[in-house]
Amino acid sequence: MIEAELIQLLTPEGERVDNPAYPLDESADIKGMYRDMVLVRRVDTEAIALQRQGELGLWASLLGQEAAQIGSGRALSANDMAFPSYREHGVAWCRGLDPLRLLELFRGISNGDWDPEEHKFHLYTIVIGDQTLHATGYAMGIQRDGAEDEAVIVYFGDGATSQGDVSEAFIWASVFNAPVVFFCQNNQWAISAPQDRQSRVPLYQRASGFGFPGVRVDGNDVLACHSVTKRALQAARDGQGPTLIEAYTYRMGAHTTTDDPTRYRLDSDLEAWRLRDPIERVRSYLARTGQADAAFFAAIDQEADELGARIREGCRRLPDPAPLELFDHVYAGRNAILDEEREQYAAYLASFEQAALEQPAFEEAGR
Ligand SMILES: Cc1ncc(C[n+]2csc(CCOP(=O)(O)OP(=O)(O)O)c2C)c(N)n1
Ligand SMILES: [Mg+2]
Repeated sequence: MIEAELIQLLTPEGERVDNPAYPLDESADIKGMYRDMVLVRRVDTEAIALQRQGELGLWASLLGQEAAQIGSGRALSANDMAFPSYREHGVAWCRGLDPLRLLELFRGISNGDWDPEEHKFHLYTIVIGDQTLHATGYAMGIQRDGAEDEAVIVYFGDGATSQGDVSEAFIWASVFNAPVVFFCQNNQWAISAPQDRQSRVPLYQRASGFGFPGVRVDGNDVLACHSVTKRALQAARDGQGPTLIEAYTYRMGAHTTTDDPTRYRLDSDLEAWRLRDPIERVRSYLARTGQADAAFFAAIDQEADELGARIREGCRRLPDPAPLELFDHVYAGRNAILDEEREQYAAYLASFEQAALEQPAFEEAGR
């Protein structure tokens, strides 16, 4: 039943299939999509290793979700605004954000302070589902500005659909016909809670109850994700209101580096999804149709190696912030209580320096 509902343009074996409602975009740069997916997977692999080496506090892996993110991310035009949750490193890549900006956040040395307007990519949001309301409000804003060449896309997970915020966003977007695309990556898990604990019906069907279209796409098929998202964004720009896209995929890794999925799921499930790998099917398609040769694939692997080295070295070179900067971005202006807390913390930090001065053997004694 699930398979029949899926929009798919490329099978797991790398065979092209046509879908009259979603013709392959002539401008779709399939080799470029392959490259993006390989490179973001490398960023992900490096980030997990860096977390294991103590260089990052945490990492939320995108493994398995590369096609959903690159396909939809490449469907955005320059004016469109994207609102991510916390796993959308592939979309960040499509928006031109240096992966090191993401690593800064997971290293705990920035608040994720890239400029959302510069990249048309909003800040990561950990509060589950919250960003669907931000995106809907933003979409209603551009609607009121009369901007006809802009749309909004918001990313959230299967688990997020159980949050009240997401239902509220659906209602506002629907009744105001807001130009927003709801892109749900159904990776089957909300940490350890399986998808059947979120919904008794396929998630895309929720949309009809709110009065707008819903579509389920093979989230491991980059071509289908690209076509479906392009069409939904165009509908939004044309004044046809929101669409819910359910990208049906699988979280191949742990929820985050602090999670151990062997405690709640079977390895055999992973094996089945490994055969649907989003990168492998594009590779087979490109190779079989003669669009890419061994030299092309080798060049991308080489580029991935170079990117990996840049990420590793760049991460270790990221400067630690001054501890008192912690207080700088809490409020836009001054705040008396915060000022007092800053002073207290400054005095606390200074007490270590004082102790060291008073006891020259302090460090020695502590060893
Ligand atoms: C409002 C809120 N409740 C609970 C959490 C804890 N939490 C963090 S991730 C997560 C699961 C989210 O699952 P899903 O929406 O499927 O996204 P995925 O992590 O699978 O991409 C939960 C419950 C949170 N961050 N925010
Ligand atoms: Mg999930």
